[in-house]
Amino acid sequence: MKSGLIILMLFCFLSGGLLAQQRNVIDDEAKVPEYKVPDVLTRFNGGKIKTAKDWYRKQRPEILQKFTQEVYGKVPGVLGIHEVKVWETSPDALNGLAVRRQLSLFFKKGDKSLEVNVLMYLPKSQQKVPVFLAYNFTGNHAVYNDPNIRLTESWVNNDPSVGIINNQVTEQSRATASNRWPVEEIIKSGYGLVTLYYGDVDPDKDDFSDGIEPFFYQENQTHPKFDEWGSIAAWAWGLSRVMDYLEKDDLVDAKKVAVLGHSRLGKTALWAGATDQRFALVVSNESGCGGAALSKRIFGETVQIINTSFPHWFCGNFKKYNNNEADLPIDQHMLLALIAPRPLYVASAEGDKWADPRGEFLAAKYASAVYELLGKEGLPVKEMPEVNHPVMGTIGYHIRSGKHDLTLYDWQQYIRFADKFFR
Ligand code: GTR
Repeated sequence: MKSGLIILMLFCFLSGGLLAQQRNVIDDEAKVPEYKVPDVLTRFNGGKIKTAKDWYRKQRPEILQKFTQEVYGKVPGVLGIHEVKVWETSPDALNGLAVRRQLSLFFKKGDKSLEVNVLMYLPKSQQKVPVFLAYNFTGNHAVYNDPNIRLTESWVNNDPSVGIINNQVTEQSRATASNRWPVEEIIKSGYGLVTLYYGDVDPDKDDFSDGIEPFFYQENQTHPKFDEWGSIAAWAWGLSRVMDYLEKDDLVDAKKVAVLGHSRLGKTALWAGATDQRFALVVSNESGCGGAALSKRIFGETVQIINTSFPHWFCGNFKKYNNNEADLPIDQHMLLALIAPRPLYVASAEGDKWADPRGEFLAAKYASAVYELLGKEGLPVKEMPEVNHPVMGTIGYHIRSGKHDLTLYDWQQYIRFADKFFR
């Protein structure tokens, strides 16, 4: 009896302790606690940034360093493309409307090698064309109904409903994500689409034995170090390597590459835009926690939740901020500010509370101070716009009706936004 009581008390004590760690997910604006985000133009040593020169020389490098060290992790070495193999350049895609180019980028180090398949649809043009560069979630062949698209051999998350079995895609998987990729609209608007499967660079699982990370391991190393890249930084690295290729492609205007991503790949697009200033325009589609949404609001998905569900996405150091966002020396508006003065579009969806639409809007708003310092407009509004009422300064924003997804409506806004800067 007595020992039963002790066990019960112990259980209550332990579970109480555990429960205290688990916060309820906040999905009601009234429940957002008091929080304070760092001022993007105040230095970590307290000094104030008043000129564009000081932004570039002092503040930008320090913010970039903090995100590298505490959130996404550093790339542990340098590795260029070993070989480009162009499989085809066909003028007959989309009923003759577009050129389809498929190529592989090969990476090699010691006995390791990796193949990254790139699919390009380009409008026919006398001049080099602007493009959207975007990762896809399940392979290039899923993007468009075209039997000529090569199938990836990389590991893909199982989903028998779209023909992904034993972690391999099949013929049945073709065009299964085409609702997210309005290829004809994109081409008819004068843009190319360059897409690749993110798992070619690093399979999206908590396993650091595959993908690009092991290429940089020292002897007996099995995981990146605490300040070294998680998968998001590895995927961003992959986008930069595609950019290396695009700078040499004879059909693409590498000065007009808009990097775009949805959700986890939106987080990736933002980090790619922050770390590689060759990306002329950045689009974050519903990137949420660890993307465009402020972490310190702890609305929807939190640092603790994301680090638990996806321990491999961020660097080891980011775990220090589980249930401890107040200690973060930065917040995500400062990530957005790293894109300045380049055009940046942040998009949310009304039915995607998990990604905290208001937190995404506020981050865009707070980043505007840097755009203004650099002589650009930033967000043209101070209050969140109505649903389905996009606003476009040098920062664009919309919240559309509907759920977490990448839709034709989203693409139409991105094309309009790109037209403002690329035409
Ligand atoms: C969710 C995750 C989000 C978002 C999303 C996605 O499960 O919680 O942060 O990245 O996945 O990528 O689809």
